[in-house]
Amino acid sequence: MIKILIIGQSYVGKTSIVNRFVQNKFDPNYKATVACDFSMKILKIEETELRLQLWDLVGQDARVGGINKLFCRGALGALVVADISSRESIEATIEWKDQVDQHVALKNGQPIPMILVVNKFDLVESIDEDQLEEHMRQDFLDEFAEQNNFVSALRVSAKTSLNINQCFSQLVRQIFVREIQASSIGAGLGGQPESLYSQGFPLGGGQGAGSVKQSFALDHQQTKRDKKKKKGGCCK
Ligand SMILES: Nc1nc2c(ncn2[C@@H]2O[C@H](COP(=O)(O)OP(=O)(O)OP(=O)(O)O)[C@@H](O)[C@H]2O)c(=O)[nH]1
Ligand SMILES: [Mg+2]
Repeated sequence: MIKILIIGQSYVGKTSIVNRFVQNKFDPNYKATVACDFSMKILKIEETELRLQLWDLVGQDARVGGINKLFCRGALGALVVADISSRESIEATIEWKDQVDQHVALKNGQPIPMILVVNKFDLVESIDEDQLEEHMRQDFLDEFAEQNNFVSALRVSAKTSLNINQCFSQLVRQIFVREIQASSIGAGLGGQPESLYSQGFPLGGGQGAGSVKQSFALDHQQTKRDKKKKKGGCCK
C-alpha cells in the first residue's frame, strides 16, 4: 500500500485532481473538503498490483492550524498543489512541504518525495509561454521546485486531464527510487518493487484496475487511539 498525501491551499483543486485520477470525472462546482477524503486506486503493472491510498486533505491554512500529523503517518509521498492563477498559492507550497517534512520522513531520515503540482493550467493554456506572468512559466516553476527541494514541477489541469496521470506516476517512481535508496522497500511497499524498478515502471494512471472513494473525519476516539499507538509510528 502506497500512501500519498494531496495537500495545498484551499480551492487550488486537490479534490478535483484526485477525482480526475480515480474516477475520471470533473465537477465545476466547489464543495470544500471536510478534514480528509480518502480514495484508493489500484494500478496493475504486469502481474503486480500497486495499491495507491490517496489522502486528500482539507486546504486549511498551513500557517494557522497546520496539518494534522496523524494524517501524515506512513505517507511515502505527496503532491503539493497550487493554482496557476494564484502566485500566493505557489509560494505557500513551501510552508505545506515544511509541515509534512516535520511530521514524516523515510526510515533513513530522508524527506519523502513531493511534487509541485500547479493546477488549472487550462485557464492560461492558450497564452504563449513568453507572454505568461512569471509565476506561470515552466522555467520559473522548475527553478522554484529545485530551490525548495521538490522532485519536479508539473503544470496540470483537473478540468482537461492534462498531466494528471503523470503527476501520480512520477511520484510513485520517486517513491520507489528513494525507498530503494533507503533499503526499506520490502517493508514499505510490498510486492516486488525492485523488479518493477528495473523494468522502468510502466506506470500510467489510466491502468487502474479499480478504485474506491470515501470520506471521513477523525473523531475523538480515533485521535486518542492513534495517540496511544503513536510510539513506533513514523510521525515525530
Ligand atoms: N478551470 C479549472 N478549475 C478547476 C480545476 N481544478 C479544480 N477547479 C475548480 O476549482 C474549485 C476548487 O476545486 P477543489 O478541487 O474543490 O479544491 P480543493 O483544493 O480540494 O479545496 P478544499 O477542499 O477547500 O481544500 C472547484 O470549483 C473546481 O471545479 C482546473 O483544473 N481548472
Ligand atoms: Mg478538497
